[in-house]
Amino acid sequence: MNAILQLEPSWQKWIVENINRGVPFNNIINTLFERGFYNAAYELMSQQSEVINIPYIDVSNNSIALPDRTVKLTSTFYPPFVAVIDSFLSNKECDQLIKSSEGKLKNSRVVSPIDGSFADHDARTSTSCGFQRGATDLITKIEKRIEALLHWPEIRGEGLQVLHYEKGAEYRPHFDFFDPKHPNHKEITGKGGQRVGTLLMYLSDVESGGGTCFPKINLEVRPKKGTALYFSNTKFDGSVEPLSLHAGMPVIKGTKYLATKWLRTNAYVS
Ligand code: PD2
Ligand code: ZN
Repeated sequence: MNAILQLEPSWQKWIVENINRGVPFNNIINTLFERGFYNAAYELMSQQSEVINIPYIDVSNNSIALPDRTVKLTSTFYPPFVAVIDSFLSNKECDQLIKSSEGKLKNSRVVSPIDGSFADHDARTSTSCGFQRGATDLITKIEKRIEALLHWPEIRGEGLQVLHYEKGAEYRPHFDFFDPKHPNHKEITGKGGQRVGTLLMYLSDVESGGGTCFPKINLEVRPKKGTALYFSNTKFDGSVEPLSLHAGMPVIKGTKYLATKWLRTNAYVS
């Protein structure tokens, strides 16, 4: 069903009137997002281009039926677009992912702003390990679930990373997008393009600390085993979203495990 036709008639009229007045589509789309009419905003976007060029979550219901699992949408926010999805992974899947990282965890690295290579950094004190897309049956299953949730082809995703934070470990405020003003931006994004969105999956409960914080919008999502947190790193027009600044807060008590999936604009082949 067309999401615009599901809006109240006064909003449908508002859209038509503004289009007829020559208001730029991006302004209309932005207002729809601001009012929480995400599906109508995506619908209008899809009328502008054949393919929506950002990941898209259907928020028309509070549950989302994915091919192999029904998940619960518990919070949404804009801007930037943020969604919290409960029961995205089962407890067993979380435990299995943690197990598959055992013996492979190394100091986490960040993408070097100099040449795009990976380097250790004080700002990221977790340990982590990366898995190629499709590395195991479980990872394939989760990647298919992500593809369905976000309407985003699996090939446009980096391999899954499992992160492990002990007491005091954190990931200080950063952007996941690559800075377009950086002189090496073209090289850095040459493979796969921009990181348009991020899906974090909490694999453990944490007694204290370890939330994911968005300091510019005063939002903190606390870790809950099996919950996924999606946020967009770019605006819907593809430009970078400074409000997406975020951090992994220090773990105060307990241990935090998380899986990260970064979504790219184009096919990503490592
Ligand atoms: O561990 C987190 O909560 C976190 C926070 C910010 C992870 C990432 N960023 C990331 O993997 O990009
Ligand atoms: Zn991040």
